[in-house]
Amino acid sequence: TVLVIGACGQLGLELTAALRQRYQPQNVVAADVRPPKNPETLAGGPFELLDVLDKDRLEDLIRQYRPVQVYHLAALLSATAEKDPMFAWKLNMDGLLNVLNLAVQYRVPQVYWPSSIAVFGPDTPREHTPQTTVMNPNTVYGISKLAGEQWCEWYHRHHGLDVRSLRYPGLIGYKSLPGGGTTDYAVDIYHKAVAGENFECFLKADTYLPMMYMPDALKATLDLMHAPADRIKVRTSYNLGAMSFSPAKITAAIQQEIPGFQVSYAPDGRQAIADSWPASIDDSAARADWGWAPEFDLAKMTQDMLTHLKEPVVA
Ligand code: VAH
Repeated sequence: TVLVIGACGQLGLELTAALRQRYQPQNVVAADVRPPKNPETLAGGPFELLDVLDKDRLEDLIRQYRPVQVYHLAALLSATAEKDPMFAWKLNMDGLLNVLNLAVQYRVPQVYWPSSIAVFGPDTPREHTPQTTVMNPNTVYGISKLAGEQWCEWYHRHHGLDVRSLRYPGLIGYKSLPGGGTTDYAVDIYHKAVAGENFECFLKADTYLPMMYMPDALKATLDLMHAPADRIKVRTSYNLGAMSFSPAKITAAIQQEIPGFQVSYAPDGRQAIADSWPASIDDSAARADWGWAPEFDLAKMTQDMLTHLKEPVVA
């Protein structure tokens, strides 16, 4: 079996669905601290309530299911974490350490844990940010992801644990509503456009950020996890890129399909978070080591997002 922790989140919903397509649905166990809002979304296979800070409960699930892969996705994202720093650190750090310790104890063959471009900070080179560079994150989320990367590398070196990780850019998908991420303006903007409403953007029009369409993120994750171990040279976390755009650029792409769509700008506290992150990513290590190549650019993503969001919601 495969265990997905944080299965109700933006990435979790989609990764659980992708894993259930790849494997037998009943072999992919979805777990989260509360049930999915819409029971339909994870109905295809088993669901377990799990607070990843409850180590005994996590141990029970690992003993019960003996997973060959654990995807640990539960965390507070950047904007949310800034509002509750101590809980964010506890969930993001202690949650990861519970997973790493039990994975070693029960010899779980593989673990996946997402990192983020949030590990980079204001003094990191902003264009084509290298795999190895200056990293002084100034958000709680970024601090926890940078520490988490170092723990993953330590558990690989000290225990031989096959834990793998990707530094995701902002992820955009149509299966979940915008969440507590600084990049989630790029999810919300599509919902507003399809609803025929105008959009007020919480970032400045020219804020370029690295972004990726969810199908590419899922492909990268499964390609990484199925690559032979000797291809994995980076045991902190791989840089991963696809495209970069600004609110102005995604607005123009949407206006190609919905000409009347209007956007206004009202930057808030999230602008400072966005300004601390890179504008574009050098992911040549991922391309060289395990053949990474993105498929979706802004135009293709926009067409696909609008098509799916226009479909009537399945009753
Ligand atoms: C966030 N979507 O905004 C996440 C991601 C790079 C951004 O880590 O916090």
